[in-house]
Amino acid sequence: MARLALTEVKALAEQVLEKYGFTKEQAVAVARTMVCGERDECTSHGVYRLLVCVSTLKAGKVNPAAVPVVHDHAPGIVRVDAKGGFSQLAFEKGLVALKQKACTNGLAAMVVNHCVHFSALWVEIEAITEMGLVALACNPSHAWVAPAGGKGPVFGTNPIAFGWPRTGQDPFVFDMATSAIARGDIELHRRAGNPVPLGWGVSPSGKPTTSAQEILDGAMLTFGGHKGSALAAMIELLAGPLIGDLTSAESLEHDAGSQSSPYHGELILAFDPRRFLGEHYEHYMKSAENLFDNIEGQGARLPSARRYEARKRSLQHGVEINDVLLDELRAL
Ligand code: NDP
Ligand code: PYC
Repeated sequence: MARLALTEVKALAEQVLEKYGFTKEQAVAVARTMVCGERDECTSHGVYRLLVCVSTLKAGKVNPAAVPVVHDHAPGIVRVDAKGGFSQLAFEKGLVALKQKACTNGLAAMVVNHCVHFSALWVEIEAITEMGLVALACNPSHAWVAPAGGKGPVFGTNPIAFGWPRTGQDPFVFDMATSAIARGDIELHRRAGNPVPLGWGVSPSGKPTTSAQEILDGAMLTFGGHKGSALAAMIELLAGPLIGDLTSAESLEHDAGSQSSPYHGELILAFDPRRFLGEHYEHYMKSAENLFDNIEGQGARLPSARRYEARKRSLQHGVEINDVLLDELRAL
């Protein structure tokens, strides 16, 4: 493993993206999420994704110079057309309008359309909780995941993430694929030649397997059987047909075998607790704190606690990156 300062990771990511023709604005936005991934030890969505960004670009499946367009779609909806670029810049462009609409209405949605998507959602969720808002985000991906009771891929790995702002503390955030694990983690196991736990997926013939390659060729499984399957279907609907964009199956069809990052939309909701609660705001935010105390008080950890610990370490000591990966990235 090599140790790098976060500034070096940022420089490497931006340099690779700009070298391959991404505009400065696109490169900075995309690199920011990868640096966050490395910083919080979420390596499946860190700089390893640069390899996929470059192959997606070479396949002609992402617009490196996209300039997202923000539309005021309805009093409670801001719509951002990513114009075939990666999702990150589109999300950033819609954020001010999302906040303004959430504070006015209590609840607002940002719809991102026509984006190429590979990022972890907690980065966006934290940008919203930092504004004092409650946040929920979800999106489809490529059809890699079998529904409960089936064995052929229908759903994407369909992440759903939620955030709750806390005064003077890191926000409560969870961010999870509705598959048993993100595909990026299975890919990292394949690269390292390691087996994966049973339950992550099945082989092309539908048999349970611990081989990462067999699962990548076969189908991933949802978490929690039929419950994860129902959530995955909900995400397909909410962040597909409802927002006028592609399902995971349609995204994979658009991919045409190029193995590029998925191309679809994303739905992001923001709730203003002050608008919901008015003079009762302080009282009910305290109820939320009691809930967190009841979880942590019995020794259970809150989701994201691992990330926040990792973040402290990385900000102080930098991050470790696998030598083989680093060589590949420097070669790019
Ligand atoms: P994990 O299963 O590793 O974690 C899911 C959530 O559970 C995290 O918030 C995690 O917090 C929390 N958690 C894990 N263990 C515990 C525990 N013991 N107690 C309490 N909370 C716990 O993540 P996934 O593999 O499901 O997803 C990884 C990432 O992949 C996500 O960021 C997601 O957005 C991204 N992704 C993106 C996709 C896309 O289309 N763009 C598609 C699929 C996934 P912590 O991090 O602190 O461990
Ligand atoms: O890891 O499942 C995944 C994933 C899909 C798109 C981005 N990440």
